[in-house]
Amino acid sequence: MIYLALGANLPSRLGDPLATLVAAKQVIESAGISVMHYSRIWLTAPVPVSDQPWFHNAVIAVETELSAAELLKTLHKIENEFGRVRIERNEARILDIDIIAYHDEIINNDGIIIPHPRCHERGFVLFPLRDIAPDWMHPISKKNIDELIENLPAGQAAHPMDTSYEI
Ligand code: PH2
Ligand code: MG
Ligand code: MG
Repeated sequence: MIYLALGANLPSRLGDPLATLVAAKQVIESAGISVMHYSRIWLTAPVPVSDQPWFHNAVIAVETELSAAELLKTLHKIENEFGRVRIERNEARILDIDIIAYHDEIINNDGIIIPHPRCHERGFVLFPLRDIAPDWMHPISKKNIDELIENLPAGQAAHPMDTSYEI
């Protein structure tokens, strides 16, 4: 399975971050990427702590014939379509779509690092990932998701939204 993390903390032309995440899932599907499972949407404090708005985050499981590099290119195109502008690292954003895992592959070339190099220390990735992949194991550290969550740095507030807001 391939896992993608979605995040937004600024409004897009489609509306608030919740509307953006709902629309993003549809746009991903219309790009020919099959969405197999989706997590609840989580409201999460910005990491690192800052005065940015809280994020809406979700993780989806997808299947595609695209290589990791092709998939990343497609995802960046979708981010751009939503109006994403990149200036600084960790800035507030309209839409971020990251490849967290590409099957159990370990990839580090052409600027693509998979599994995502910081996924194990981010509650906003691990909590939604656990919703849909409770048995997931990090292919490098071999730690399972419960262990990763137990070892999270303190202070990463995250709350699931009411399930009626599922994407
Ligand atoms: N994304 C980041 C940096 N910090 N914090 C939260 N809560 N959610 C995110 O999606 C997020 C972040 C870089 O991509
Ligand atoms: Mg990111
Ligand atoms: Mg990104």
